[in-house]
Formats: sequence, structure tokens, C-alpha cells
Amino acid sequence: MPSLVSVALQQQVAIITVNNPPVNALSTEVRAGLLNAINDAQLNQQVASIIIICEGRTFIAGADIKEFGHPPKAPHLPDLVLAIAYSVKPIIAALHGTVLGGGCEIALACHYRVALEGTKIGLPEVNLGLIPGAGGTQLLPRLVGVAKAIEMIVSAKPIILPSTPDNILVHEVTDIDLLHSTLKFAKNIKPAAVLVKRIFTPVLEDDLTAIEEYAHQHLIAKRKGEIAPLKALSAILLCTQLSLDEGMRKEREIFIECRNSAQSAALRYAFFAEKKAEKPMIKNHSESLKSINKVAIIGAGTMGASIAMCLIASGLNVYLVEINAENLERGTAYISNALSSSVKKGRISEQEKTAQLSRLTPTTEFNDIADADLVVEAAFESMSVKKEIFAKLDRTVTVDCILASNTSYLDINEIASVVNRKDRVIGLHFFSPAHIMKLLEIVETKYTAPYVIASAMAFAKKINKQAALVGVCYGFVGNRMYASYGREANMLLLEGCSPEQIDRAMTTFGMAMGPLAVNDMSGIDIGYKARKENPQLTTDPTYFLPANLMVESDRLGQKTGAGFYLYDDKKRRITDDHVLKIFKTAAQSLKIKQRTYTDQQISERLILAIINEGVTILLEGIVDSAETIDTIWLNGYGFPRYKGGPMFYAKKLGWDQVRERLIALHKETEKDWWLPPYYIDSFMERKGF
Ligand code: 3H9
Repeated sequence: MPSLVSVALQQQVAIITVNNPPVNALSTEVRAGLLNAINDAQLNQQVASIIIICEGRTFIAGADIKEFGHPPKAPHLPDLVLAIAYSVKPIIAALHGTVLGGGCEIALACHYRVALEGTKIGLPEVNLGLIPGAGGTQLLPRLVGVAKAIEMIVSAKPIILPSTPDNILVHEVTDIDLLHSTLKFAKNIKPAAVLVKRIFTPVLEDDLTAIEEYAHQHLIAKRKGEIAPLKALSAILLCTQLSLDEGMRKEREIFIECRNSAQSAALRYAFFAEKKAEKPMIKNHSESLKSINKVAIIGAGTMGASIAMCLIASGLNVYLVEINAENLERGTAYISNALSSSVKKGRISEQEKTAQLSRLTPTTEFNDIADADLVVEAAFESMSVKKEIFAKLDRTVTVDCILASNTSYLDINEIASVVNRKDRVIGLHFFSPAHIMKLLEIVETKYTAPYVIASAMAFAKKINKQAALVGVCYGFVGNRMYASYGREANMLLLEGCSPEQIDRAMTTFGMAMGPLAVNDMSGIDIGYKARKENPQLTTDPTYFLPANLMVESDRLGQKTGAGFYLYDDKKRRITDDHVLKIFKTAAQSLKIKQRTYTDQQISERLILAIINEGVTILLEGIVDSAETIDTIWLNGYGFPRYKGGPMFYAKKLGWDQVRERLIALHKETEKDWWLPPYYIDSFMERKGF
């Protein structure tokens, strides 16, 4: 097997090359190879300077995350970083791609950094429940100052080079051959300058209190419930009291504490779960992937317009189609206004806005989209409307065009039944607002060709969405599970809990928002209409009764100024005791006893409801892995990432415990929907979960 680290000598420069695809992660073998190469170069009289460079698409993108679940093996990364920092010969990091985590720490320890234009550099460890554990918290503030280091480490956002004033991170940015530029740079270094390039003493910082206050208010506050950002802050502040070596020793202790934490285990799981969801088992296919450049969207309502925004931002040419010119104008204005507001907030430049709008073509003519590669139908949620559109599209667009529906609930098998190209019909279920929400459920029908699924997965990556492959059922995976969550929130309203208590219990659990506040925001009438159209779902009179009562008294949520809460003109929530009376009366008429619940009982009940539905969905084969379910909940429903997702959470509780709690809830409530599959634990074991 070729070595993962090789060395070549060129004009007195030792060029150390790492080649560990796909992202040059710092496995034990890479660390050992690098350490040997650095040590050898110190002793080799023919070497005047050293370059560290990587093959492939990126410089080292971090420690090997897969190794974190196992006992650490020598050489440890901090020892390698210190060997670089203490080198008596200048070391230059030649950077490209994504210089992240341990890769960034190695780069920071080097005396110089030369980067290819567009390189991303950062310390994203807190996203994995960790802190930088090989000098990042000590080296970065010595280079960019304490405030900037805190911002970079706590926000976990990389910097894209060149980026003034952050160019302080690198000594040269090049847009030509990286190795050639770095060799040229190496030739101009004066050897005597090497040791002054390192600061081993504590950092002097005047206004630490203000910096700390800012960090808490503006950075840590955005990462509610997470432990690692706080730990990272405490580690960074050590650089003002300790030498580099002492600081790194303390940093290592904090890193190990984080690495052993439940939050880090969940966040590392989430990282790999998302990768797994992007690579579903797709049957072999001989056809090559459909390349998607021109996309048409049918329907310029809020959903169609926000899908268009997502696509033009990704560089695609988009045709927005509406038969009604007035609706089309409204949709186009929505997009233009939203982009102007992004310019005002400094998120994009005026030129970027112009470029994005130039990729958008509003039209009322179906003939304009005859040569589209993909059509996404985002029309009104009605089976007859959708069938009509699909039949028309089948007659209009070229035969190899993929036809997708953005339906949230409807049976896409039935929609596909009206076209001749059934194998090229798929669901692309975007979440609202589509230009912001990361999740894309890709819905496979019983006809969809494997190459069409693979093309849709590649398309998701191109438009920066997290894909999750699901099968056809009412509500697919996310909304079907969410319905059981909403069902229990409604049941608890009947049983005497207030909207505030239920929402508080769920935000304390870590959900981004409570279920009733979400329902008020999205409109209570949407689910109401769907339930009325699908009475076969259940005949239980308690099912979503409070939501139904809200709609029937014209309380549709924020849009009518009243729903489970009242709203002022700034859309601020106001408690309304009147709704409690409505629910109490309904409970009395159905002989439901009202009682008190603790917040923990509430959150347990709602989470168990989604877990039970998730297992049922897995059993039915609607989705092929528990990881895909968790990916959906992390990216589409605000489930706390540091808890891994509902299925991971259940696994940590223990599947036998889950089964017992479900049986107890069935006894308590006498509702059959609580009955778990009786072999739930052995089934999950067979699934390897
Ligand atoms: C750290 O460094 C701690 C230190 O401070 C201290 C230590 C003591 N390890 O995402 P992609 C795999 S913590 C192992 O599809 P992209 C990934 O699973 C680390 N494997 O590509 C996938 O495998 P597969 C800090 C890794 O181009 C394949 O590479 N660093 C790692 O869309 C391709 O990945 C980070 O947190 C890894 N570190 O994005 C960076 N990284 O093909 C985490 C990736 O089998 N990584 N893989 O499914 C990323 O953010 C993205 O992967 C990256 C590439 C931006 C690099």
C-alpha cells in the first residue's frame, strides 16, 4: 500500500505530501508519517525549509472523526503540532480546499501559510461537541487576537480566503499553481526569522471582560443547550494566562472531557448519519445521471417562489411558471424583495442580487419550458390540480425531463399514473421557506428509475440541501412523524396542559420552537384541511380536536391574530386563557379527565410519539435507515442536534425502556396508536441500531 505521507527534496526544500483520500483526515498513520517526516527534516543537513502540502481535493480537513470512539493512539496530535511549532527550520503550510480542525491547527503551528484562492480555513470542532484539541484555542488568539479567535471557534464558521482583514491568517494567497508558489515563497525566507514567528508567552489583552460579555450575548446565546462553545471560550481565555505549552496541556484536558461527553457522541453520530442519508442503497443503474441545468417551477406561490430563490442562488437557470399573470408578478416581486432585504442585511452584494435575478425567467407559457431538465410542480395541494399539470407537462416537455412534485402529503404514485414517463416522476419535498431550510425529502415512487433517484440526490448536493430518500406514504417521513407529535400536543391540551407549558417543555428539551407556536406560525388551517380531505386517517373524536376547534372559531394562527395564542401587531405571542376554557369544555363533553403534568412528562410523551411512528415507518420500509429519520428531524424540524435525533435518543434510552414506556402510555390513554411493534427492540437490533 502506498504511504499516506511521502517526502521529496527539491532545492533544499523538504516537500511533505499527505495523501489520505477523501479529505486527508489525520488518522494515526498520517500523524505518525508527518511526525517522522518533520523529525527527519530537522536532522537532514540538506534541508533548509519544509513544506506541508496535500494531494486531492483538500488540505487536511481535521482529525479522523471515526477514531474518536476508540482509545487514542500515539503519536497524539498535540505532540505533532508542538513538533511543528518548535521546528528550527521554517515550515510552510500550502493550503487548499477545506483547512479545518486539526488541519487548521497544523497550519497555525507552521511558521508560514500560503493558500490557494478560495481556501476555507476554520475550527468547526464545536459542531461535533468538541473544542479544538491540538493547540487551536491557544495558537489562533496568538495570531488574530482573543476576540476574533472566540468568534471563529464559537461560531464554527470558516473564513474564505482571501478575506481582509482575515488575511492575517496567511502570508500569501495565490491563484496559480500552489506548490510552485509555495516553493518560490520558501526560497525567500530568511532562516533567522523563524523563531520570532512563534509567540510562546501569554497573550496580552486589555478588555477581556467586554470580549467575554460580547461572546456570551452574541455567540454563545446562538448555541442554546450546547456545552462545547462554553468550554471552548474557557479554553481560549487560558491563552491570556498561560504559555503555549501550558495552555495546550489544559486545552487537551478540556478536549478529552468534551470528547467523552454524551453531546459529542450525539453530534458525531449526526455527522455520519447525514452522510449515510446522502448515500442510500440505490439499485444498480446503467444510465448516466441526468445533468440538471434548466429547471422549471410550476406555481409562483410562496413555496414555488422560495424554491426558485434556492435554485437561482445555486447558479441554476430557473423558469417560474404561472398561468395567472397577476400571481406570477406577485411571486416575482416576492423574490426581488427578499433579495433586496438580503442586500440590506449585508448577506449578499447588489451584484450578486442582479446575477441571481438574471437567472430567473418568469413566464405564463408552458412552451418556454419544453427543453427543461427538471420540472418541480409546486401548485395547490389538490390531487386533481396536480394530475392536470402532470398530464400537460408530459405533453409539453422533452421525454427525458424529470417531473417532480413538491407535494407534502399526496400520493405521488397516483400523480405519476397520468403520465407516460412514470419512471421519471419523483417527489422533491422542500420545506418552507425552501431557500432557508436545509432538508429535501426525495420521494421514490413505485415506478421511479434508480438513475432518477441518483440524479435527484446529486441535484440536492448541487443546491446545498441535505437529502433524505423516503418512500410514498401519507406525509412521507417527516410530516407523518410530526403528525403524531402534534397529535399528542393536542391530546395534552385536552388533558389540561396550557399551550405555554407544552411549548416550554419542548423548547427546554431543546426543540427550536414549541409545537403550538409552530402551528400558529404555519397556519392551523393547513393541517385541518388535510385532515378533512383524509377522514380515513382516524375516526377518534379527540384526534387534533383543539386544533379543529381553533379553526372552527376562525383562530387560524398568526395570520388572523389569534390561534393557540393571541398576537399583537408585531406578531408577539400573548397568553389567552380563553382557549383553556374551550379545551376544558371539549374535554368535559368527551369525559376526558384533566390533570397536571410536569414539563418532563410532556416532553417524554411527545418524543415517544415520534419514536413509535419512526419505528413503524422503518418497519414498513418507507425509509431504509434510522439515520435517515434522524437526518430528517435534525434538518427539517429543529430537533436538538446535540441529542442526535429521535432514533438516536431512543437508542440511548434503551429500546427495551422505550417499549415499556409505550406500553404504559397505551394503558394510561387507552389509545391504540401507542401500541408499539411488540418486537421493537429485536427489530432495531436487526437493523444494527
Ligand atoms: C478535530 O479536528 C479535532 C482536533 O481539533 C483535535 C484532535 C485531537 N474524519 O462531507 P463529505 C469523510 S475534529 C473522518 O461528503 P464534502 C465523510 O464521512 C474534526 N472522515 O465531502 C465522507 O465519507 P464517505 C474537525 C471524514 O466535500 C467523506 O469524507 N473537522 C472527515 O461535501 C467526504 O465527506 C471537521 O469537522 C473527518 N474529519 O465536504 C470537518 N471529514 O464518503 C468535517 C469528512 O465515506 N468534515 N470525512 O461518506 C466536513 O466538514 C466535510 O466533510 C468537508 C468536505 C467540508 C471536509
